[in-house]
Amino acid sequence: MKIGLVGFPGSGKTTVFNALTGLSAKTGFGAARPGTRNLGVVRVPDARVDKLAALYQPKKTTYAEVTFCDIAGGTASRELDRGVLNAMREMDALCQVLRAFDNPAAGEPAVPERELADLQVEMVLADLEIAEKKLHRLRKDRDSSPLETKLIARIVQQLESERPLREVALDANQRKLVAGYQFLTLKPLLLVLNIAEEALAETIPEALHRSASDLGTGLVALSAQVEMDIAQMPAEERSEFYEALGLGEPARDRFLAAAFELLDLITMLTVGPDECRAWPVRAGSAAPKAAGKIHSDIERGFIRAEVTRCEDLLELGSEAKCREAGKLRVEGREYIVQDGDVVHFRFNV
Ligand SMILES: Nc1nc2c(ncn2[C@@H]2O[C@H](COP(=O)(O)OP(=O)(O)O)[C@@H](O)[C@H]2O)c(=O)[nH]1
Ligand SMILES: [Mg+2]
Repeated sequence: MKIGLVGFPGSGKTTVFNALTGLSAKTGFGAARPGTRNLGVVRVPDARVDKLAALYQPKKTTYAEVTFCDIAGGTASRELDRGVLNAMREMDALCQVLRAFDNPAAGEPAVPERELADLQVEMVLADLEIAEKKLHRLRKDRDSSPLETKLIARIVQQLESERPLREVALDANQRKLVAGYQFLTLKPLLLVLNIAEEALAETIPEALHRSASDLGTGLVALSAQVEMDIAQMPAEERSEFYEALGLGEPARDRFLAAAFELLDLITMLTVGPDECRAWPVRAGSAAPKAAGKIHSDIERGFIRAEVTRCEDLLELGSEAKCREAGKLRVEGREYIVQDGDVVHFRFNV
């Protein structure tokens, strides 16, 4: 899963990136040309995986991973150039960093609501340009599918009303039709309100909460500078600082939880002497589809899934014990995988 950090210069994208990844990419004005990117991979901490690994002592333990991409860009005139737009299109989800701290170098006071609205307009316009071109072509071509033409016309209409495509109800077939366009306003969006360290104890303004829910996005508040400084400390010193600052959980953990929720992801687990592993799976996935995450052969040759709950397995100590206790279920193709399911797939190819 790839999450793109986007926003206007000086909002703190690179600082957030460093806070999330523990890396030290260069921050500050002019640190990067528009369209350049920093890439970092983060393991999603998961206590269930830790405990399963302690039980199985596997050769390898694998956590779910999220790739963060810090996309430099946006100009003082607030327009996004092609390089930035193209980089944004490749992401599974976007995270806009909103500046809510005073930055003398930015030359303007912090108005996060305006940054949110401005980027929204940019994304709507970028999508509209693509949709209009497509509609023009579809209408000229006598062989084009009336269904597709109707759908793209609906999309153009939505964008002309300056609303994101996220709000358009699309069925599975329609989703497939539009997937290739990589519309920006169709991507899940998470907002990070980057606040000054002095403002950590303050609550998020109600208006911003409303804007976020109006756009169908999640909202996380943090002070990127503080989080970055702590993320770059030795691991054993970090919790002390979190406590001293009254910060509770590291921003990275809160952020990852919000991203999982936003992307509608749950965690499926697999265990064995070779590997204990967490697999992010879309909520509502049937067993064969979830199996396809591991290997397409398992999806194709799916026979059944043997499922135990992670907490039962940890309590009873082995799958054999779970079977004896009636805690191992055999499920078929219709089974919807649940968060925390430990699954063994039986398949035949
Ligand atoms: N006071 C304060 N400064 C910050 C915070 N986050 C970022 N900055 C500063 O703002 C400037 C721009 O940050 P940067 O991450 O490079 O922004 P980007 O252009 O969006 O990548 C840098 O000088 C950072 O040190 C914060 O939470 N508080
Ligand atoms: Mg930057």
